[in-house]
Amino acid sequence: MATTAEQDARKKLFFEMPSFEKTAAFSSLKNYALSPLDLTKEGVISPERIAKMKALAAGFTCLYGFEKVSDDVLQALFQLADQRKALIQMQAMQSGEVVNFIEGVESENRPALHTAMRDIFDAPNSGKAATNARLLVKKEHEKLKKFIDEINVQKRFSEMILIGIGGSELGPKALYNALSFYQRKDRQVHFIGNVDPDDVALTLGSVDLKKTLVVVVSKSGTTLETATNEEFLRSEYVKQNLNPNEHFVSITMPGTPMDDLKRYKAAFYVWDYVGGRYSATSMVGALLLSFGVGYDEFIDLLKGAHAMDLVALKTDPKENLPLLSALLGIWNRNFLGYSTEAIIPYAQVLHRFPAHLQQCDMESNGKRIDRRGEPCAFETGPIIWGEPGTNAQHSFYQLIHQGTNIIPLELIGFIEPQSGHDFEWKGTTSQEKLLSNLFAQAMGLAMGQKNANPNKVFPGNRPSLLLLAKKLTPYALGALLSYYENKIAFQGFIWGINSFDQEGVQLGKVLAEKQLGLFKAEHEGQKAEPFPLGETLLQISKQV
Ligand code: G6Q
Repeated sequence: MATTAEQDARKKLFFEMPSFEKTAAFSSLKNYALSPLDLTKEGVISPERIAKMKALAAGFTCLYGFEKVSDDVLQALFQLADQRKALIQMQAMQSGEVVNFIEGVESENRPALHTAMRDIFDAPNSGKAATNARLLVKKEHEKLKKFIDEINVQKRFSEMILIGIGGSELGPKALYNALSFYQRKDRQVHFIGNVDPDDVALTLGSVDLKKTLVVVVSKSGTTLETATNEEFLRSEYVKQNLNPNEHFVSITMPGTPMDDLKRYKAAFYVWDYVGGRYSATSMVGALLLSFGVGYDEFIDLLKGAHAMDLVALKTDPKENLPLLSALLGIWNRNFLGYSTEAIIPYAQVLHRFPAHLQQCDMESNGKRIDRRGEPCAFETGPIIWGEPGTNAQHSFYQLIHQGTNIIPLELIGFIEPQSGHDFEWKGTTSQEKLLSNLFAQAMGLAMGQKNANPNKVFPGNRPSLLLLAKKLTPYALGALLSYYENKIAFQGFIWGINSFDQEGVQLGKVLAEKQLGLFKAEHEGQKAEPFPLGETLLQISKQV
């Protein structure tokens, strides 16, 4: 267990190590980037290379031979991880030391302990904060288990609406969809995130409120969109002569306005050290998945996530999948200059996963200052986006193959369909067709194609990373989620930025409140606080 003095010493160590662009490895990598490996060169992409550049962890096989890395570059990347003490920072995070901070200015200044949400099975890692968090999580699990058992016995609720936005919706929704073939057939789950009244109206049109459990998720308990949608839905209950308090459940931090058993049938907790975008394995995802899929399946998901959290602590970067992937991403971003990264799951049930990763990655690493509060002298998080394959191939892959931008891809694939239901036609199954397409893209992007017709030339030399597992089970899904969470954290540690806050979303909220003040004043026939630009926009909106 790390003492405060040890933690202080560790923090000091972080400030004594060279910043990202001042490491010796950075200079070597800059040099290598002057003439990076050319994947189109005769013999570079060989069966030996693909078979050798393979990492296995927590049921996943990662193939990185289609990345533009030589052995020298890999070694320099490993040195970079070492010189930036990436592993020590990961240990610090998982044991509950303060990693969410910017030195010398006001910042959230707390641990980021989402890994403790799933470290509830075997011997704890270390750290008092992590141990305390684990105890609290276990308590919530006991409450949840009891609650879910009752719901299962009563059979009163067959539908659930989850109201929440951002981290309180994207992760849970992505996971719920990703487990489509594990979902209970007698239950349905709906999501309301947007303050757009049409979002509520769409859901209202397809549910029977009498049979619906409404889970309001808001860590802060004060988010405008969520509070508005909650009141909107409560008013619908009242209109139908139903008592909302018998249907509404809250998931929030202790002590928020939503921690109130007079208004809710039950309240479950999440804590300030679990960031919204990292909260899918906390009660935020737990209640929904236990209801819509099953508590045991949720536990399997936690086990997979925990297994990958342990992988993230491995010292050999070739075994540490999240670290390896973080380093390859940094090579593409900072040294080869690729500003975006597309995540393409060859699995339809993962269709909301890129949207979740968009938030997880861009809200974490879309930062312009380092931990010292100084502007970064290098690029940070890339633009993350994606859609499932093969559909993506029939839309934006044109640009990926022949456009002027190079976009590294992360291709996720499974050997078996989740449904267990496949179809053989023309000598192959649908799953084989899916997988063949994934492999074909990696090969085609890397090697390209020559042609006398310039319009049919594929320049190739375009990198991709392959992530394969046997089947998308709850365990595999947990491991996949943790792989990305830890990859993102590693990149932040190596860049020396704070991946755990999100100040960049505040300005819009403040301006929206001011604008709303103008609408309100108009309703009430009162004078609003002067806000000239807002006034102009309000008047224009009336003329639209
Ligand atoms: C995630 C962000 C953000 C947050 C939402 C909802 O890391 O903090 O997306 O999850 O703004 O916040 P509440 O859960 O507090 O309503």
